[in-house]
This record gives sequence, C-alpha cells and structure tokens, in this order.
Amino acid sequence: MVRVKMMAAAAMTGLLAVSALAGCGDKDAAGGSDDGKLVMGFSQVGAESGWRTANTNDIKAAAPAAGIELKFSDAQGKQENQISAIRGFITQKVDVIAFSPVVTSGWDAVLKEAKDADIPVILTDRAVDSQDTSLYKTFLGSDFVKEGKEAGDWLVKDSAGKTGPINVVELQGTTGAAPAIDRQKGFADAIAANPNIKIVKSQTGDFKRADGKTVMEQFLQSTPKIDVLYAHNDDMGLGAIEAIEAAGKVPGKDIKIITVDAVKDGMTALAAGKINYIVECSPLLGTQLMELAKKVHAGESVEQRILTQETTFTQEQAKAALPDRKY
Ligand code: GYE
Repeated sequence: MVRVKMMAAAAMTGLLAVSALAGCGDKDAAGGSDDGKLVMGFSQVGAESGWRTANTNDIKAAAPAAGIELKFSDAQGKQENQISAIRGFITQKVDVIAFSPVVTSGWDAVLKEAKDADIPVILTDRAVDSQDTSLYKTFLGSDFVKEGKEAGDWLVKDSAGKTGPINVVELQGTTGAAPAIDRQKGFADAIAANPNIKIVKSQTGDFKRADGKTVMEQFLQSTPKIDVLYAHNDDMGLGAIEAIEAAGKVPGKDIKIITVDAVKDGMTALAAGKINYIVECSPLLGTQLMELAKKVHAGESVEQRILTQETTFTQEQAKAALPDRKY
C-alpha cells in the first residue's frame, strides 16, 4: 500500500523515469533491494567445466541462504562480456560486485569505475594482475601454484629410482587465466631438480573436455613416447582419456595421468584407475563469499587474501571419498 503511494508520488515528480533510465528500477535510492536485502552482482566465467558448474550451483544456493539477492551473469568465457556485466552492475547500483576473472589482465579501468561508484569488489576463484590492490577488497580462492607443485611432487616421488627419460605432455587451462599460469609454474618448479622429467609438449585445452581430447590426439600423433599427462583440470584429462583409449593405449598405465579439481567425474576415473592422482581445488566458495559480501558492505575490514582448504587424492583415497562426493 505504502509502496503504491510512493510509486505514484515518484511518477508525478518524474523520479521514476529518472531511476528507470539509471537502471535502478528495482532498488530504492539508498541502494539495496526494495525489501532491504543486500544485492550482489556476480559475473561468472562461463560453464567450461564440471568445476565451474559446481561453483555456479554453490553460489546460486548460498545467496538466498544468506538472505542476499543475487544478480548472476554468465560471460560465456569472454572478458568483454564480464566487463559489460560489471558496468551493468555499477549502473544498477548493486551493493557488492563479485567476479571470477576469466584472465588476469585488463581489469584496471572497470575496477576503477566500481571504486569511483563506491561499490566494493570481491575477486572470487581467480586473480587479477592489477598493481593497485585497493581496486578490490579481497580475493577468495585456491593457491594454484601450490596445486601445480603438488601435482609435480607426486610425479617426482612416483619417478623415484627411474633414471631414463620421462616425457610429460601438459594440457594447460585457458591462456592468460590465473589457474593456467600458476599451475604451470608450480609443476615446473616441482620437477625442475629432476632433469630426466621433461615437459615435451604443452598446449592449452581451454579447461574444456572437447579441447582436451583434440589436443591430446595431436600430442599422440606428434610424440611417439608419452609417459605422463599433466592436465590443469579434470575435464581436459577426461577428454584426453578418450583420445588415449582411441589410440589403443591404457590411461593410468601406459600413460600416467595427473589432474586438478577432483570433481565427481574426475574422482570416478581416478577410482577406476584411469587417472593416477588428483589435486583438489574446491569450487564450494559460495557461503564464504556471501559472508565476505556482508562484511565489506558493512565496512568491516577483511583479509586481502583468503585461501580455500583442499587436499589431494590417490586412487585408493578416491574410492573411499567417492560415495560422499557432492559435486
Ligand atoms: O580448475 C577449472 C575451471 O578457476 C579454479 O576453472 C578454476 C578453474 C578450474 O574451468 O576446472
């Protein structure tokens, strides 16, 4: 009732037209939603992998559970879509912007716009390379260098006592994405002291299953001796398994496979002996993200970097964990 009267009054003074033009039709003048809820604009990378789907589902479930109104935008893997989604959130005067940057570079201008509009930004899952860290309040996500290092450490241990050459092919994530850059570095660092372990081919599979398959087919054709595949995520590893089997080789035996993520499909292949080791990367960032959003909105200080807890899985550990695996 009150609302109808207010709207009529607003229409009479022409305010409604102005606010509609400014794109804040469903918000009151002071920010926030009509019903007083905190509004978060979230720009997601896309739907490239099982990890991403689990991450999206988790964020979409955590928002209502925390009493937060979520404006969710899927960038379909394109940075320009993320930039325009963020600009849209600024125009709509959301309370908090969160996003998972597809690549690390090229964000300064839009982040400056958010800062000038007094809208706090939370980086979720992936980092940006902006020198000015005041452009965002915090970065919630995994330590990707550590993940790569754990993958490499496993290979070093598994290769102990072998003196002959061990040829590794690497399927990289999306070019320029933080997890691709860091997982490559961590792995390279871990194997550096073992000159017989060599990365003989390294190419992007864009974190996608289909691309993992195609690139692995090319690796198999061009490289006669492949001992190990290191894939920056499960999905590319799973695509590569199809290519390896089609080439008449046994994944997990003829070619050892190490991946990152530990989504259900990956864990299933690990338990079945087709993958040898998985470094976990948790997509379940939703609840923590919503808590952080409330804090930064309330002006409370938060840590600049918040790391997620994760583990690693051998084949035996995957068998034990699989029945309870949620994603
Ligand atoms: O490992 C991969 C996804 O940014 C941590 O993105 C994420 C990565 C994840 O596509 O599967």
